[in-house]
Amino acid sequence: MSLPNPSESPPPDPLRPAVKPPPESAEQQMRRHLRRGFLRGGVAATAGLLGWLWLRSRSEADGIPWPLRWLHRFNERVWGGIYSNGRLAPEFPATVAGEPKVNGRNGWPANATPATWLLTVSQPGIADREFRLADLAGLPRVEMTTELKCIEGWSQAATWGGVRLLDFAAAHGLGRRARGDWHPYVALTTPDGEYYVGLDTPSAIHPQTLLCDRLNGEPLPGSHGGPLRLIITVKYGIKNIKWLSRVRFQDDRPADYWAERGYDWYAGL
Ligand SMILES: Nc1nc2c(c(=O)[nH]1)N[C@H]1C(S)=C(S)[C@@H](COP(=O)(O)O)O[C@H]1N2
Ligand SMILES: [Mo]
Repeated sequence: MSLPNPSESPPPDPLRPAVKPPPESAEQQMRRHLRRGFLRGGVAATAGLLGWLWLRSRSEADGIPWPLRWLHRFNERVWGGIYSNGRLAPEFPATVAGEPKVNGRNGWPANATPATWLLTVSQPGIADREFRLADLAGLPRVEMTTELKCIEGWSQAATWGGVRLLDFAAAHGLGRRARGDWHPYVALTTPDGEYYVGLDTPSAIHPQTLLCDRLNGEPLPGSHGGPLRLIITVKYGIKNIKWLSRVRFQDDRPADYWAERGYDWYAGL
């Protein structure tokens, strides 16, 4: 079936006067709009419900239905591409730095001190390596005022100090496979394993990703993840794991605390 082409419609018949419908009353107009509104609303609601039922019936990947997973992966490719081109998150003058709200206490260890803190790093095929905070000395220090953005809708600029995860890994020959390329993923956890974060390695070794031990010119307080946390400016707050105790470079996509609870695994900004 072909639709009539409006430009080919016959010319108006000069013998028949054009019939204009009588003007609608305000009430008629309102009724018409309402009816249309209900119709549209009904169609949208039905489509929404069917769509939701369909989504729910899909098999799950990483605990969420695959169409959502696909969308997340699509996001990941788009943003991953942008950041791997070397894009930096904005930095601000230190004068705008403040203290972020203490948010998230999962995995907060009792009695953690800088002197006793251990960071264990592993990867397939090598024995676990243990580091103390003192082992970070000697690497280039970075101070940057960047925004911590929580997925709940708030953000706060703060001055974070530490060393790049990239510099740390490179200095100790960690993170790469025998043939020289990086393991594609990094798994990070608190000492008790209660909070855990999975990262793509390009984000983990981004120049604004820090093993962070200072906040606003002071040693990092325990409430903000002291003695050691991750600051990763290309990600939402959920990936900025506090009380960082284990780092594992690996080939399979790591579990992630908030991804298991329905958030985007990639959580890029
Ligand atoms: N170990 C651990 N790290 C965590 C969390 C947590 O609950 N436990 N919460 C995350 C969330 S949701 C945010 S927004 C930031 C908040 O960091 P802040 O408390 O220093 O503001 O930490 C992240 N890192
Ligand atoms: Mo958050």
